[in-house]
Amino acid sequence: MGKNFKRDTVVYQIYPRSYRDSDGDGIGDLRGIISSLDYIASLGVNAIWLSPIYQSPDDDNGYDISDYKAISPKFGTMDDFDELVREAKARGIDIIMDLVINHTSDEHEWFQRALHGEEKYRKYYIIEKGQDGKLPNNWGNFFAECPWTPFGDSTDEYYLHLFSKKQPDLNWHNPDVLAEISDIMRFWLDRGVRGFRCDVINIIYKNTLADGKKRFILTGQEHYLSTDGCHNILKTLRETVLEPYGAWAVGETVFVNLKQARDLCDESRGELDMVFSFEHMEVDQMVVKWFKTKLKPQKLMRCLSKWQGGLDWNAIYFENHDQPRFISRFSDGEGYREKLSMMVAGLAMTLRGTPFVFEGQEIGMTNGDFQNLDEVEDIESHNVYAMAKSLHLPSAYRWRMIQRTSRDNARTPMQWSADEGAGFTTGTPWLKINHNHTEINVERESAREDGVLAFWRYMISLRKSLDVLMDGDFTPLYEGRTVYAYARATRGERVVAIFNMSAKSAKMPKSILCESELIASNYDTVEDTLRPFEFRLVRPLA
Ligand code: ISL
Repeated sequence: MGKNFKRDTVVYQIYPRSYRDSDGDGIGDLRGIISSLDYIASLGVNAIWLSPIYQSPDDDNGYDISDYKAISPKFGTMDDFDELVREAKARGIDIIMDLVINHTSDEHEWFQRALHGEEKYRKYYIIEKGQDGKLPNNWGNFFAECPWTPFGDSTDEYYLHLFSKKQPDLNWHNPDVLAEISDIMRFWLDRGVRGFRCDVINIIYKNTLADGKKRFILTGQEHYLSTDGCHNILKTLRETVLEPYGAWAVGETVFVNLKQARDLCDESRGELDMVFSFEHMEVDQMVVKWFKTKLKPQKLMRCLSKWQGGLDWNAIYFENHDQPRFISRFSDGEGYREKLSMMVAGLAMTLRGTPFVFEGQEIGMTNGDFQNLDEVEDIESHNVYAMAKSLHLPSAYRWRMIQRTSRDNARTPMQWSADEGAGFTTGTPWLKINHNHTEINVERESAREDGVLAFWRYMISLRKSLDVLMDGDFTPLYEGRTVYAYARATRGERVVAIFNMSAKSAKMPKSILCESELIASNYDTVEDTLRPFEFRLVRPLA
């Protein structure tokens, strides 16, 4: 973690197209966010990460950028953006932008000029000749597509895209690319942005385009995961762009292991401030996220403890725009939505690191309730469904895969009220609003003193006010079948967080039984046993 980073930061992630629509076109926008700033400030967060709002043909909902210095008209204007930065700042909230630099859109001017034969811009991308009528290599693709698409009308040249064919990968061997991206970053920093969330940042630099070792998924990854070239780029960006502005960066790092994460965030190396690791999000999957198993709490605990112990500081998150809602992953969670959501608030705010709260998480939103594939928008879901069909997986199974795992689960519109448009829009929403918005919504939660929202607010305020939650060391105390406990301690203070990650009551482990003062709990009373999804934060006496 670098010196530009404040340890009391709690980040709120906004997926702009799903947050609040101010003009009735069914798509959330910047004015919608501006009008929600008092609410956001009331959560106690002090930074907002905005998923991409740049000009984009929206093949991958803005993660395919066609102009890095323009706001998509769907979201508003540059004046709206400047107002957002100003108004957020007035409430003590920083804006963090999404930086998508592994690829651009194929509609970006650079790619278009490359297609028109400009040599300079061809070198911005990874364009290769096929081998004897075959593709340039055997690599895989994140979106279950072929990663090579013919370049223009060429019959033997292809461009590389690790995501959709409308997301050509940039060639980070070319120093001009670094110069262009540095310029883009400065453009936003000059407008008052405080930092960046760097999309798939650990795969940007491809060592070689040689064939990869055959794997079930993503053959070729050993040639681009956390390469030295990537480390060098991150160092340069920190030194020459971020540092002079006092800005910080969190990297989204796919497949990252602990050693790689350490190398990426070690303060002495001066690269990233923290990373989003994935291991804890993958504890309920077999090989790939589409094959889900039951979430075993003990696996989750062990994984959390491993990462807490292995890094001095990291990003703490349980939801984002790519993942199903976390509380929907507990198969025995039915009927315990509120307790579960509060338990996750307990986890997120007591682990060591920077908590990221995803929009709607603070009111306990659940997975989307899609009835069929027509209701799903996400490109990855459609591609994976088609691939599963080509593999002859039964249709009911295919649909179940999408229902459980689709990224759209987290992208359903924010539930502000019980109204028809959920207070999100007066028009037709771009993605179906969850039926349960009549029950789960900000308006209702705001009126409750002991509801989910009140609990998230309380936990966020504790996280920011207790030094021990900010600076304390992490020590795992108990990792049972469903009960998890750990201590956070500074020289002067020690607190213990206890969780029962199950719908069944559990015994309080003897080893952590002691006289203590209760700081927070998602139950009103204290009992000897731990009730379903109970969370307690206590201060042991003596
Ligand atoms: O969802 C995933 C992990 O469970 C991945 O397939 C995901 O695509 C990967 O984490 C990369 O995500 C990021 O880059 C993508 C974009 O579609 C995602 O929304 C973004 O978060 C390509 O830019």
